[in-house]
Amino acid sequence: MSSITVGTSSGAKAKPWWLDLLTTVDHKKIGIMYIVTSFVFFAIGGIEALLIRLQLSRPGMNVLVGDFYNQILSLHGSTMQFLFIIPIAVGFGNYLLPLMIGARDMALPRMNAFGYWMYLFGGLLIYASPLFGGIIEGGWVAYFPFSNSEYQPSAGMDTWILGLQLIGFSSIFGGVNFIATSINLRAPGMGWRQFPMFGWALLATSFLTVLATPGITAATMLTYLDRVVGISWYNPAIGGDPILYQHLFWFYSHPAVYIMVLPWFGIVSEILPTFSRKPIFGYTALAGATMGIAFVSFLVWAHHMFTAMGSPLLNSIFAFTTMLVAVPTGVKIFNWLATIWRGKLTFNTAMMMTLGFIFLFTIGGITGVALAVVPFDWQMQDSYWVVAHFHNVLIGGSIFIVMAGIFYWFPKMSGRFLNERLGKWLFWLWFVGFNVTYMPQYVLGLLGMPRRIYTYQAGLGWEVWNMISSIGSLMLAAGFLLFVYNIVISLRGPKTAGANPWDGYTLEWATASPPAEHNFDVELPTEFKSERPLYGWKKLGLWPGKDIKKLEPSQIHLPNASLWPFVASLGLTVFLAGLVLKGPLLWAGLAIALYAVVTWAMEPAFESDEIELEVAHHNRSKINNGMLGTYWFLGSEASLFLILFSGYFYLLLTGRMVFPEEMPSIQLALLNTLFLVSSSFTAHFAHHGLAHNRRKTFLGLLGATLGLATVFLAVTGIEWRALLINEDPAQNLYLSAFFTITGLHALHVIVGVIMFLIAFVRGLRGHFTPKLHNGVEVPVAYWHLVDVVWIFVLLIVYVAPRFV
Ligand code: HEM
Ligand SMILES: [Cu+2]
Repeated sequence: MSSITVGTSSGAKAKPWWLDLLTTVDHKKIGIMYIVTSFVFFAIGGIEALLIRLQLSRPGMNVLVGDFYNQILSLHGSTMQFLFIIPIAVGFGNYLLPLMIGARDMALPRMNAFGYWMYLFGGLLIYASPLFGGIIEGGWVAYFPFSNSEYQPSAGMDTWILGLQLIGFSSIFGGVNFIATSINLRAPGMGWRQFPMFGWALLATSFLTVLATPGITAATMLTYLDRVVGISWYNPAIGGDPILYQHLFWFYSHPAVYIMVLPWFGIVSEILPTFSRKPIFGYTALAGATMGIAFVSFLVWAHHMFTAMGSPLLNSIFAFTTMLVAVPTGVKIFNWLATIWRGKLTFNTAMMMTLGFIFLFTIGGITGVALAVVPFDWQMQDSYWVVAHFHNVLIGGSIFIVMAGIFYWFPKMSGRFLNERLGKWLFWLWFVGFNVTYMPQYVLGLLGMPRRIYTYQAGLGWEVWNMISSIGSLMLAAGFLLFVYNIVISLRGPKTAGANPWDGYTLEWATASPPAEHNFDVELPTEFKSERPLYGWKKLGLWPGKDIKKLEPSQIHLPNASLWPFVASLGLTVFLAGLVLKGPLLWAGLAIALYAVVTWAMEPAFESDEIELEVAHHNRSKINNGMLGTYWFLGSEASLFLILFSGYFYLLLTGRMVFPEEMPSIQLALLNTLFLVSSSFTAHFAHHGLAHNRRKTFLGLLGATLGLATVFLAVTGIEWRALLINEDPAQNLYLSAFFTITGLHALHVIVGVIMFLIAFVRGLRGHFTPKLHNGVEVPVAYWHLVDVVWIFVLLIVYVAPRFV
């Protein structure tokens, strides 16, 4: 199988730009690709917002009418969150985290590229949905039953769901990568107490992403099964519960609002010290508050359902936990104010945007805490108060810091400054424009204007406020156009920034602007006294210091570029398009994706195994990057099954499940348990054999594992066939749940079989050594999870119903 890996930078022929784009694994380039792509989606979401504001500027307008309004609104909400504000943070993180911790790249470079292409193709698939026959129109929340095929018969909803799966996995891979990079690639001497604040924010965001994203995967996957296969957890006709969708959806979407704001909190904590010439106030408290917010954000999801749950007890509990979030958030705002207090402040655009953020976000936070008061929420639920509140925290909060971050790091990324005069115009257009757009919406909420209405009649007192709000949105648009103009003219200017234009304290300012492909040219000092290394080294005379040792080219090892992440995500997207169109595209896509994954697995990650081992030697933990990433990914998969099991118990314990006459055979299930558990042992000892250079044992036991897995699948097939002869799962809630859970598990078994097959072929070709064999260790770890999950499936789906 021919590999088209292009060698590392030393002596390699320059690639055409498009090939570099498709094959790069450089975190800086991938970071900028994320940032540019996100801004394109921001512009698209912004145009949708302007159309909405034009439609609502006066009663009885006909710009966006009925379904079309719903479609544009649903796209606006989805685009701004899933295609702009979440991925642009991944862009900043990609560009900055390795630089800030003194690393050459992310821990999983090819996985990183894969994540970017999955995000892009997921967005393109959603926007291609008109070609598939329709656009989503039930709002970005896609509540059941408005999301079912009765209310939305077109393929718009299917395409949106499948596009979201791609974007969801892209986020999970990104989160896994940030966690592995933070743990393993910190420079020698950088401990967790010297870890940059942006690093803590990314870490907290990544924990949320890895563990919460399965919530929306589960929620939308069950909607897809209801629409396309007919089995349902939500359909009341068979005992299903539409409210379950809301629990699963918000179990992700509330932590998601912190995925949308935490990274920007981290950037505030980077910018304020630099332009106050003071260290951040209360580093430990801030890092703790960041993790505290991430933890508590898992405990509040049902505050979106105060009017749907019908349980005063549950409402009170979630009201309490929601108010609790205000505590760590308050700590942050206090620490930021204490940082600027009596500081030597520089009022450039980055700093003004940051100060604007503190003011506006605090207002947004307060209007959120108001919504935690259940009786008030009952009045405000689905009104413009809610619309104003989340735009307040998302625009007045996150997006102000997106801009601050661009003005702060543009010199590092390009070697040039952005124009400050145009920057100040942007700030005032946005600060005033934001308040003109959203303060009237709070009033509209109090005046009873519901959200998601495409027009309203005159005489309700809403006209003036809507007109003002629409004018405000034009100011926001003007500010953004000015920002784009600023970028364009500044990129044409001379490179005058230098390595550390703001006299910053963190390691990215120790590289050139823009940084070299390998980031650092020298060996960094190892004396990390605080989260401000450059400040400490300057005091110690270590930086810039005459003893700084320049690295030899032979000491610099960069991961190989690769085309396969791009091809694999393209194949997956074609496969998903084939699922919607139900045609040959499905098989073509599957073939492309499989070919790409196999070639990727066969391709060396570095110039040689020796270099790969040497690079791995520098890891800060004993677990290599590949395994560390795998364990966190398995954590996400475990979360998916846990969420599904919780949904199953929710339906079981609310007495909605009526068991079919013919229950699945527990004997077959026990037999399958025997096969699967034994295969865990054969897999373990196969790996053990390889690690001790016993090739025959390795290949023999790996073959046995494959055999047992195949038998497991065959028995499952027999069991399903027997059940489907007499029962229709679309007519029975328990069977719908049974086929969903055992189906998802079987899919995991099939993925395991594919990974073991690749490992077997590579093993036959002598690809592995006792020291370097992630291609075996990864599937074995994965396989153990698949087996443990099966034990739970057995107990929950086969045994438990016999005791209810
Ligand atoms: C740039 C200026 C923006 C304007 C003028 C704007 C305006 C609006 C308006 C008027 C609605 C409510 C329409 C309705 O309920 O019928 C809306 C909904 C929404 N907006 Fe924005 N928006 C903007 C930016 C953003 C940003 C940056 C985000 C997120 C990062 C965002 C996220 C949302 C979401 C999630 C919804 C709810 C969609 C739904 O109900 O399904 N918006 N926007
Ligand atoms: Cu929430």
